Amino acid sequence: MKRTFTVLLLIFILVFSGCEKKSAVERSADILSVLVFVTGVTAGSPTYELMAQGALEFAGNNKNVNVKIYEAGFNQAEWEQQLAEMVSGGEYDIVLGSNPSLPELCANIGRLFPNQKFIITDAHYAGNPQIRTYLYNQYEQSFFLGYLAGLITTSDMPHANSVKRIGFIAAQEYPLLTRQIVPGFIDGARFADPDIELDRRVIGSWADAAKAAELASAMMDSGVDVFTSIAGGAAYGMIKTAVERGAYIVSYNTNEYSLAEGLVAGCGIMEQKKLIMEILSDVMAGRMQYGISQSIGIMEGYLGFIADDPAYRANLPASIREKFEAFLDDLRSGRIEYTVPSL
Ligand code: RBF
Repeated sequence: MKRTFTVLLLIFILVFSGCEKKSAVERSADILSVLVFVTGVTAGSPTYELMAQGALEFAGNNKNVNVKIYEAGFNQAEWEQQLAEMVSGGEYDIVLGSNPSLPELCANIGRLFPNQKFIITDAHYAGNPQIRTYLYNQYEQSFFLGYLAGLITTSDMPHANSVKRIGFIAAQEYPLLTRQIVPGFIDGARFADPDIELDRRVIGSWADAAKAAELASAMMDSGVDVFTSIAGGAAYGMIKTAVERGAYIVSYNTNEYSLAEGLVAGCGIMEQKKLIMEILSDVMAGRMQYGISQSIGIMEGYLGFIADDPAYRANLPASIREKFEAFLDDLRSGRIEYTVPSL
């Protein structure tokens, strides 16, 4: 049903608009034309911000690269149609995106535009010769952030209470979140103390900061003293509550130490900007391989922890930092055994 709709829609697009746009044949051979397709809004979502920065920086360094950033907004039901419209003129050599749900949409669209190539990070999809994916091992990032949250909730830090409960606020449910991110976070916390409980809530939006603030407040009432989130811009609501009522935060993917003075206890890092620049350089050199998915994590150098920010040192006592850094070393060198659940 959905596919029939897509086919009809694309025929419509081709007939009524495609002819006026530049065709693939007219595309200049010396120019690499890139569409960065943002599945949401760039601002407030680190994975998208880093993707856009990487593509723009690469274009800044290479005169024969054109980058168009397109924000598809928060209505997920419209993403496929928007992407189809964007590629229908054959203007772009590649579409770059970063979202676990994108490859399936690309596969649908790719059937109608067999020359279109798609490169998607933060996603897993193999066997389609038009699509290349890179999957960050988010279980690993969750595992060490969860361990840190566990050390904090069981500590005597000023805002830590006697309840061993940590909080996870998610914008929505999706397989990468429920099968790897949340399990990694709780597994890491229980590595610090097996009695730790997780209070997990879903906002139902990547933009509703007010709802995130309310949820965070209810979670604090139930004893949560350390938060994390995968919620894009909506996470600002959780941060607001943490600041108003005094709770700690550990955060994914980017440096957020300055968002809540004294309270951001740790930030992971996703080397998405570096990856995007490497991808574009591979495409330019004709080295890009399609049809495969690659898993990248802490050992490959694409996920890590920001320990060199003064706030990290200021916000955490030395005893916790020492334990945490020893854990990170063990993780990097393979001394800690864990199984990443399948997607
Ligand atoms: N992450 C964001 O930071 N902002 C978003 O707006 C956003 N939208 C998403 C929509 C869908 C349908 C899915 C499956 C994931 C989305 N993510 C978003 C999550 C993102 O791709 C990534 O998994 C997390 O940021 C963890 O690295």
